[in-house]
Amino acid sequence: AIRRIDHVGIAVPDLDEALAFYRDKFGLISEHEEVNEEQGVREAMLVPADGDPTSGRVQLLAPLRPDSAIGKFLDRSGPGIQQMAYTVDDIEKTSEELRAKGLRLLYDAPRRGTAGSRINFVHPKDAGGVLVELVEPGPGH
Ligand code: CMX
Repeated sequence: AIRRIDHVGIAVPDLDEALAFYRDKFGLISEHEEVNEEQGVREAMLVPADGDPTSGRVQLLAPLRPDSAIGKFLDRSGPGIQQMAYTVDDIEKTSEELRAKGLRLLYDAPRRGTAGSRINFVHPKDAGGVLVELVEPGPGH
């Protein structure tokens, strides 16, 4: 089942520029950064500097290669919101429930997401034009 909003993912051409923008204008600071080769991204998770620690995160996503999901998104749509991500407690179970309701999941089995999480996606054409990410948090999160 879906538990809460995990993060909203925003495609950006340059991660360092975007990090400075979000820090200076909105007071959102990076709590975690990593490169995910399989997904073709360099990414950062942002939280409000002195905000509610349970806040949903903002994820900045910069492409490692032009033919990656984020590279293609930037080409087609320019910078902006690319995905809406929900925390789930059991990703296999939630994926199966959504498949049974007729939604296409992008992966047959979960793949590796941020900070050891396991992820899958609902195709945007089956979710009202929104790329929906399911996130089962990694151990300790
Ligand atoms: N949000 C909403 N609609 C989207 C979309 C998005 N992010 N990406 C593509 N679409 C739409 C396209 O506009 C297109 O619509 P039209 O047919 O009306 O023009 C349609 O979906 C299909 O487009 P496509 O050419 O098949 O799209 P892509 O080849 O770009 O693939 C997708 C789209 C969702 C399958 C691909 O982006 C994907 O595999 N995403 C999952 C992985 C991902 O996003 N990784 C980066 C984040 C990593 C992380 O979160 O850790």
